[in-house]
Amino acid sequence: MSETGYTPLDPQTLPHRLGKVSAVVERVGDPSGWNVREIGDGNLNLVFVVSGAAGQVIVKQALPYVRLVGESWPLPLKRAFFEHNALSRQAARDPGSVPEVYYFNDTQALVVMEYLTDHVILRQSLMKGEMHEGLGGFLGRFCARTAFRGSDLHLNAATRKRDLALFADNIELCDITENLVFSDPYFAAEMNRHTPALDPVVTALRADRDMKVAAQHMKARFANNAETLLHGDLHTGSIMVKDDMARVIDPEFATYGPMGFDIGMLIANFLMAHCAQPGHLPDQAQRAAYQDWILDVVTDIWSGFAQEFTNLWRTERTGILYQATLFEDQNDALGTEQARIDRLCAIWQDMLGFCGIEMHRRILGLAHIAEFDQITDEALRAQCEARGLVLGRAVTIGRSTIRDMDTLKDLVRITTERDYL
Ligand code: SR1
Ligand code: MG
Repeated sequence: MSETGYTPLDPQTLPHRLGKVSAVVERVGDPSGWNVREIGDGNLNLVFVVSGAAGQVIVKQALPYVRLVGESWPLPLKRAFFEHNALSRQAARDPGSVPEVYYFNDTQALVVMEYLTDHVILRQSLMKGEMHEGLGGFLGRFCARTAFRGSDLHLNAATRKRDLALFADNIELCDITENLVFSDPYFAAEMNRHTPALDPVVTALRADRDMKVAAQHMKARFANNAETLLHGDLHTGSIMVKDDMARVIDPEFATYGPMGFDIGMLIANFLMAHCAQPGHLPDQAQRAAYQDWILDVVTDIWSGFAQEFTNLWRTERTGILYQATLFEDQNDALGTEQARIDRLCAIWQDMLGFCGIEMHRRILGLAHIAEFDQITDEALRAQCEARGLVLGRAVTIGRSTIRDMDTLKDLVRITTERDYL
């Protein structure tokens, strides 16, 4: 055991360590019959499935370093505290959207939560060409409900300011995002890697002044615009699916930031899944149909977001912003609609700005995505990734001129049917 009392779990010690926690025993059964498997394949933590006579739970424990890199990159255990606090807020703001939490231990940096039977990580499902009914609507509503209900549009000012202060301490995970997402892709940072055949495109991108400036503008938006409590790492590896059911997991990067951030990262990951399909679905007709489905999901994410944001604007605008005393109470229905549309336009523009940058960092930075990495034919992988880089640039640079979803989808189609190497 360490000086602080923290000790990482392993499958052998876990039954002894958690076997007296009633919240766990109630759900799993007698610890003598527990079976424990470590299944963590993410970049940071330990994740165990604990099975017993009564059922199963997930035990997620933070390590004091970045798992992907090793002990040379220390990372505070307090991220489990932020994940726990974010999960409880998301559960209240969008009931049923996240796993239920059964137990939290701050010293051990662990969260015990619902095991989502037969669910898989969405990223895996996207590589197999599987479709999920209602996925885009679910994700769009999740983004809208968490964004709206975590902001000054809805919360009372004291609650929101206390929350802002609480999550402001998630410094080290914000630092990862600030560096790995917004800066490292645009210079030869030490931990970066990319497919060698991309060199000409990468050289051009890193010499692209407009792109570097745009990335720093978006970094400033992320760092300086504490609009709402973000999930902070909403990619397709942070979503679990089974048929038409979905849940959002892993909010350890939670922080206050701009409303367009989560939805921008999310849409980026769908657009990258689109770019990567030649490496996963060789049949051209099947691939085209699946890419269309991905774009339908992107459409549904945004329309689900905009509709739910509108609904909440009209029914739950109880915070200090755009107060009813200035609008509804003065029979100024047009004023409140004008303000709502302005806000949605600003979120749309931020969404596009963040989206393109996320595409770049997943191809050029430290943390890549399986959709590209698992394409074993290196020339094909480079072609797919080059389309992602070109599309990412077009989306971020074009954020003030891409006015609607049809324009965005046209841009995706035009960009991804060409070769850049
Ligand atoms: C060092 S952590 C790298 C990435 O993994 C997480 O999932 C976040 O996306 C982070 O940027
Ligand atoms: Mg994660």
